[in-house]
Amino acid sequence: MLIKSLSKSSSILTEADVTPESIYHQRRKFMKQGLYGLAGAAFSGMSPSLLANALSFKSTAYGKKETLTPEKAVTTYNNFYELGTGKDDPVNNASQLKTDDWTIEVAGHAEVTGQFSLKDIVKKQQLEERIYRLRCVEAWSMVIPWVGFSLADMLKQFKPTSKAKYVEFTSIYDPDNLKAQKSVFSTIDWPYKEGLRMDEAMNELSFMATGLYGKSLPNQNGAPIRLVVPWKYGFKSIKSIVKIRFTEEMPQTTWNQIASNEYGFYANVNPQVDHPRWSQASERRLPSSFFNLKRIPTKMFNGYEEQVAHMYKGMDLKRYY
Ligand SMILES: Nc1nc2c(c(=O)[nH]1)N[C@H]1C(S)=C(S)[C@@H](COP(=O)(O)O)O[C@H]1N2
Ligand SMILES: [Mo]
Repeated sequence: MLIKSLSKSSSILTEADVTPESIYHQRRKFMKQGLYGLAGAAFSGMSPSLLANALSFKSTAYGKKETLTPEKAVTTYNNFYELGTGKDDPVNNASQLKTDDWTIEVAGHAEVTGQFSLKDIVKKQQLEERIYRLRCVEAWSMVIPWVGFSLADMLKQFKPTSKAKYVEFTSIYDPDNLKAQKSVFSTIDWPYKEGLRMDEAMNELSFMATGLYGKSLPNQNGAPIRLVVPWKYGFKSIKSIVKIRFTEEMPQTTWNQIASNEYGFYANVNPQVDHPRWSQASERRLPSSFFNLKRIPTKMFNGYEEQVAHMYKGMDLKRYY
């Protein structure tokens, strides 16, 4: 396979502003003691894998006042049908997802197209942390500290042309390893696909995540790279992306194809437009239990009205759900 490399640019990742604090302090301790790398980690009793997965990033103001959902809940209660339909299937089947030598194909209406290695794509970006709310269409929600970069910054590298009105995203298709993709009972016509209108893709909030809680993305959360669009229902935030295509027509999307009366293309979080089978007026903020249901009111555009409402001016949001 031909893998093109993007023109080099100087995106320098600094050690400054690295969190979580424990990792930051551990690293400083190694430096003081003259211990570096994995040997240092082994000597200090720190897990080498934790050190290997730690990311360098700058912090941002996004979501700084939110109460985070514990890492354990974020990484064990998932929707990722490629790894099974149960909430704990993704973590249990995580090893079915093979992420080595990941490439992303860029196609459609853009000047720069072809097959690119993920390493080259990430190298051009300065990683940052953004704390976003995630609201699933099933009416549960979390607050997640993502690490990644702006989708707009990435897309601009490919120089979309004026014909590019939408962006289509495609997830991994690997039925040899992902057992759900071989199953004849699957409701999904694989691969999983999603899409955004060009202005939505270019919105400052649209984010490509390569990590969470300061470390590389766990497989169950969509390793090695996934979309995060916090003002839309969670199913728009497509995981394990292998292809990006700039289109003139609105792309077909997975859940819309399965039940277009229940899952629209826009899928903006909207407490006034109920799902045909349940209310969207409130949500269960995780972690919750039988004794602590923590239902909170759902906010218009998941609370991101200020950044996104202008894109839908004049649109009937009951019709374009
Ligand atoms: N490829 C793919 N992406 C996907 C899904 C999926 O099944 N397959 N599920 C979606 C749904 S419904 C939600 S709510 C979020 C969940 O993300 P999380 O498990 O990281 O919280 O991922 C979305 N992205
Ligand atoms: Mo979801």
